[in-house]
Amino acid sequence: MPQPPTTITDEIGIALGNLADAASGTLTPTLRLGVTGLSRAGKTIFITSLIHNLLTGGRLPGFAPLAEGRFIGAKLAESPDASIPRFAYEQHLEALTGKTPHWPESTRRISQLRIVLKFQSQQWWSGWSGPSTLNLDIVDYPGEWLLDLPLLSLSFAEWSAQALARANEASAPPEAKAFLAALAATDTAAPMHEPDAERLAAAFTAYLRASRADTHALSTLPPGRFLMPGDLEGSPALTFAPLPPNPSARAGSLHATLERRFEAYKDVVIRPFFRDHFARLDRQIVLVDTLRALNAGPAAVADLETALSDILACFRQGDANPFLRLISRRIDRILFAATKADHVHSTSHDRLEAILNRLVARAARRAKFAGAETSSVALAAIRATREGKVRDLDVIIGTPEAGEQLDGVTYDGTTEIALFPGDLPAVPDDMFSAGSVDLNFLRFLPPQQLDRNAEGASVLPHIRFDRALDFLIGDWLK
Ligand SMILES: Nc1nc2c(ncn2[C@@H]2O[C@H](COP(=O)(O)OP(=O)(O)OP(=O)(O)O)[C@@H](O)[C@H]2O)c(=O)[nH]1
Ligand SMILES: [Mg+2]
Repeated sequence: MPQPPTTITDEIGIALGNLADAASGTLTPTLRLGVTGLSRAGKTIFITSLIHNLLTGGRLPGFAPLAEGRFIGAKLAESPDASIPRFAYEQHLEALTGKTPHWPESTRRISQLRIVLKFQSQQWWSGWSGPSTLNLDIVDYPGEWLLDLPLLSLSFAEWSAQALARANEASAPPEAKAFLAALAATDTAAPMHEPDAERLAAAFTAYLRASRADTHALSTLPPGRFLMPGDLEGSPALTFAPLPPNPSARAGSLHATLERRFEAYKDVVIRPFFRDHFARLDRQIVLVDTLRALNAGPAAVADLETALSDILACFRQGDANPFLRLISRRIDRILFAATKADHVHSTSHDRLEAILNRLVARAARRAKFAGAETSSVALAAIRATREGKVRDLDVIIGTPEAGEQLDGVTYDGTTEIALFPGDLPAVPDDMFSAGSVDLNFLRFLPPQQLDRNAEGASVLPHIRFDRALDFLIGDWLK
């Protein structure tokens, strides 16, 4: 029997969680900002830059509280949720600005950090009430986890049918065949034998992982936690695979056990994440590595569009899934950001924004975002390039990472180059047709030199980051 997508206890849990949030926020209001995106989208860099900019009072002319001189300062504070890993801000900043600047490691878990902002309110009473404070809780979580939401309303049989149909598609990587072969060689009605479950789960995971590799760049296959198991690695809730129906399977069979584990995955992985973390967010930024998909070609672009529309489904209201009705009530602003805009010249930034708009448009049209306001921006949380002109061409200047290759040249990580990154299509729809986008795309080292803010302090250079910040938190600092 399929489980109901949410239970009364979940709802009570969410209601109590929200009450507790409200109670603990009576003295200082708290704004919970979710930062998400598919892996490598730029979450860690975005949050590091966000905190750094707030702590140092960065160069942020488009961030009204700072531009109006009302922003007093910020400091890091202890997070109230002692069980959630802390966002490793200091390590990430050290990686970016230390002796040999490099990009920080990939992260695989949810993490959180609280920063307390002090500001002068514009309200009439601010004259006698003094400066105001706001707790900003920043939550970093993998976008892949959002792709799990649809599983809540699927039974094991329904999910298996979908997953097996996809594995059978011609475009599936060779690992899909290996998984299907392992499945064909297994009697799922036989009594449960753990090595069989482990073998199938391993073959299925290998197939999911291969779908994500750069050559395929597919991003949409749940269960999200199979590739990012965290503490649950090896646990029964993660040791299952889709199976075709088997009418002769009885209780105690491999089939019956894996079906139970699929339900366990919902109970110990999906529901707790949505209930304890997602449901408590007030604002959300969705980071999208649009340029990587453009560079990989139309199939990757189409896949990214599908993944985004699945992710955005989590922010919709009125869907059949009762979970959504509870969680989408709270998020009132969603910002879509095309990251790493410093890989193209500023003359292309408006086009990049238009492309991102197009990528989220279909999902946005279908969706009513629960009254949430949405906006799109092309940004670089940390600008790794400068701009210049070579023979009338608009170029970007930066140091490619060691091992990066372009046109038969391999870079050594110390040579600065001027690169013509190519033009983005003027008509966003062109990105879906082959041969229309020709980008020169290289990974650059982080900036070797920092910017200076109005007071002369060193700050990280960025592109349009202040606009993002203003949309996400500016109105809370009024
Ligand atoms: N030039 C440039 N590169 C960026 C920027 N943001 C991210 N990158 C690049 O993208 C890579 C991934 O960024 P992260 O912030 O680690 O991405 P993430 O979403 O946290 O990735 P996971 O932790 O693996 O999920 C970095 O190592 C950089 O190479 C940016 O603003 N400019
Ligand atoms: Mg990260």
